[in-house]
Amino acid sequence: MSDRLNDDNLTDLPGEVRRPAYHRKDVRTGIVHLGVGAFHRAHQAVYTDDVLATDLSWGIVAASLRSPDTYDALQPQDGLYTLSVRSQECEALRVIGSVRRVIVAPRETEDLLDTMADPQTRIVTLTVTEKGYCHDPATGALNESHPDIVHDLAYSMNPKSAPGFIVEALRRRRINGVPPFTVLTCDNLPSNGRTVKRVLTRFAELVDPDLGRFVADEVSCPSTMVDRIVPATSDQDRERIGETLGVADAWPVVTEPFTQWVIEDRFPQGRPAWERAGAEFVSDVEPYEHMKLRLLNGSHSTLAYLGYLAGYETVADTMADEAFVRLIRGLMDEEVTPTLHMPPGADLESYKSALIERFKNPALKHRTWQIAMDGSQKLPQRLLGTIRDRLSSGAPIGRLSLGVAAWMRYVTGTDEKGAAIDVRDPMAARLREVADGAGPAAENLAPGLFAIREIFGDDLPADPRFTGEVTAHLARLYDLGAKRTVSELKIG
Ligand code: CS2
Repeated sequence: MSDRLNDDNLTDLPGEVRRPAYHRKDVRTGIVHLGVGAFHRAHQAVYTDDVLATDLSWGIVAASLRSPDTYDALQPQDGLYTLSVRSQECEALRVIGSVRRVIVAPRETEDLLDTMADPQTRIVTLTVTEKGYCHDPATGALNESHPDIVHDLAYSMNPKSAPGFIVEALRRRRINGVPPFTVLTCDNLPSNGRTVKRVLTRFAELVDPDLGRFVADEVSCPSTMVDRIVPATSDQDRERIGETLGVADAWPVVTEPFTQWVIEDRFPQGRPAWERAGAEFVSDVEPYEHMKLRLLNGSHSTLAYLGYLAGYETVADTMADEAFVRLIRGLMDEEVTPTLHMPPGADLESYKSALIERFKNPALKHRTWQIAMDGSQKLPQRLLGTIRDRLSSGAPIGRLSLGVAAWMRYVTGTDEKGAAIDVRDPMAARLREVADGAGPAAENLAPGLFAIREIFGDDLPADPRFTGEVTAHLARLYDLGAKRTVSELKIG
């Protein structure tokens, strides 16, 4: 198969493959997206593809802030790629056309800034992962000593980081009398709109206090809750999808049938009618965001650390073990649900049951290792916030604290058989140093990690109910291993 998917062969694709319902050449750019990973391409780009069928003003220019890989894959394909929606029973393919162009930010910095500053661009969306905000995960404040932030403050016209790009583009718009774009974060951060606003305002203030006030007063940053499980694409996926298409696609994305997007409706420069594609517009996203971060992502991280340590490659493999299903059901029902305050009508029971089924989807090869990445950035909103709420009402945290202990065991970088774990985390070196200093003893390792204030804050390390439970679980993980710890777990 030598041909690549592109605009010229779209019409030759097999009938069952859905394709853009509009003329791509008529599409105009309305959105710049930062962080063109698989998640964006299986989520916001799909909602936008639906909208383009009736409104051509919302095409996407997508930038990767670091690697040229997505550009290299999609540029010869005119930005086209395949979305594969997989369940145990079937696979549906759809070619997405909403990404008009991919920019590699480090080598086309001016091009990206120009596009962001262009009056046609009315929204800048982001999926740069938790660490891309260069903030302190425990407090949500800009990390002013982050190397990219230090760089971008020194060379603000030649930025590297997401906050650096956004603030420089906003500065240019302001000088040119162009109203600011709306900044729409689609990452799994707590109060993500408020967090990005705080980070941007502080960054702008450090560039110029006047610009700081402008960002604070004029830039809208609605919060969002995004949900769709999107594992990394494998070579088998590429091959299978290419076979069906009859042409090669260098980077399709594979996902589940479920998708959800809840957005605060604050777009002063207008927005696509994403509700036509199923998005929900609400005045306050926080309850939905807590529900999702605590139930889905909290369970995911717990499954990832324990599952990896137990020798399971994917989430579905882990969920084939009934003891893990019991743990996750108990975690959700007994420990997370009482902390949620949902609007009337929200059906938590169905949401949780659906989650269990989504985790079990054997067609998604979602590696525990992939979800285990960047735990230092994820724990606060996935597990620690829930733990704080539980502790303040005197409620038990037996399962939540096991998730934290499993993270500790994982970041030592050595698995239960003595093999190395490839720990990917912006704090990996520091975590490793603590682990090496402590040795394989829970009572040494746990306090060393609790002392990392950027993760645990000042309150949790001082609470013996928290430290005691986590340390006891960690000791069991060392003694019994993850599998037995989970199967023998007794919560009183
Ligand atoms: C996962 C999320 O990799 C991870 O950390 O927990 O990417 C998860 O799949 C999504 O948030 C689902 O919406």
